[in-house]
Amino acid sequence: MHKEDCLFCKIIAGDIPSTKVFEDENFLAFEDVNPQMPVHTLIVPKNHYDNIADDVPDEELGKLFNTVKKVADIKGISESGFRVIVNTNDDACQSVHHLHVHVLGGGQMNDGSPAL
Ligand code: DGP
Repeated sequence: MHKEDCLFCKIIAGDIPSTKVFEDENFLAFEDVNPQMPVHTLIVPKNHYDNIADDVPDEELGKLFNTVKKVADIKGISESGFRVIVNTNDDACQSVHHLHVHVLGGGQMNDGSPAL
């Protein structure tokens, strides 16, 4: 499932370059182009869903969140801690309408930031 004119579908296809962190048959994780923390990695399903409210199968959601742990391990932030953000639609300022998980860490966030 691929959507024309979707930025993240183009990154998954390799048509737009990205800095890859992790990849398997279902997901690609890559560095956010505009990092808000020392670690700021995005995880996207290779299937296109507009967002988390887009009838995503349970199995795919489960695998997606298991991938969060893998990415946190790769980035070395599993022990220190990290934040997971899934912006969804306009009130949350979702700017890329392909489901993605932000994994943020590498620093203390007790000041309330980042609020992506
Ligand atoms: P959101 O606001 O939740 O839709 O976040 C979209 C994120 O995608 C934002 O943090 C910046 C990132 N982003 C946008 N365009 C690109 C790109 O071309 N490459 C990469 N690596 N990240 C991008």
